[in-house]
Amino acid sequence: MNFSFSERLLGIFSNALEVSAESMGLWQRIQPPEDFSSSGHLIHWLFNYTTYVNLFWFALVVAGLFGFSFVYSQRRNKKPLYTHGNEKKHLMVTAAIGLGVFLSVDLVITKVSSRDMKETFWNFPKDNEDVVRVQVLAQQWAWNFRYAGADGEFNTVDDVVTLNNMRVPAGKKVLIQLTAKDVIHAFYLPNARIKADAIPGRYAKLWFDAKTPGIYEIACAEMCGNHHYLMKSQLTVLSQEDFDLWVKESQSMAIATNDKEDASLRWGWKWGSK
Ligand SMILES: [Cu+2]
Repeated sequence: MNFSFSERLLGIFSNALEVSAESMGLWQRIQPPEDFSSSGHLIHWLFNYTTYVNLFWFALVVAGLFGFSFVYSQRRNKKPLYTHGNEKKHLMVTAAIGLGVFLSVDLVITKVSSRDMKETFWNFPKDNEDVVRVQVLAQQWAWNFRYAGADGEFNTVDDVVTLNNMRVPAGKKVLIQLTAKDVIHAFYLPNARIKADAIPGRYAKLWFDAKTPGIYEIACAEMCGNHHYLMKSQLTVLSQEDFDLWVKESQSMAIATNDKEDASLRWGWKWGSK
């Protein structure tokens, strides 16, 4: 069956509504959101590693605490033994545990996270790479998104601009330049494990990709005022075909409805400036 573009979009919407929070069991609710990106698993790994290794050391300390309390209880040791814990063997055990924690937790997560940062998260697409470029402007209390349109230039009449709904094609890298109009906000894509501060007067850069079409969440991760919660927005991941169609349609609409007098429409900036 052949569906029109808007019918397909509606299809995605109804699928997204089917898995509302109310219908989920407790186990599902405490799970992290679905990871749709190619690099989210790196953050996931760090999170899990830190949790499980800390859990191991915690269990060891608790076992020691209760184990020694049992073994050296008053009932089993009529004659008390006094110690200041400053003999060589005591110091060795203390140092070994401290070193164990440092090597297994601090050293590993520092090493792995700096590697991920360098090789993935700060490894931005090259200038000649085919990516989707989006300018994101945060404000109290909404997200503005801007796409360059056919001329490839930002802040021109054919720009496609959306409010609280970012659309991207599946399977392609999305490169974002991010700033804020008023106060500090933070652009957060839970499904890509990506987050960056949006700071007035500064341009932050980030990239992500989404593997599967669908409706996902965008949140502001910085307490930015009394309607902070209103910044919960939508990320719509479309197939490349649907995305191209949407850009084409919206672009002609933007050109047709462009009002040269309205300066508020031109909040964009030259790509890469500043
Ligand atoms: Cu905000």
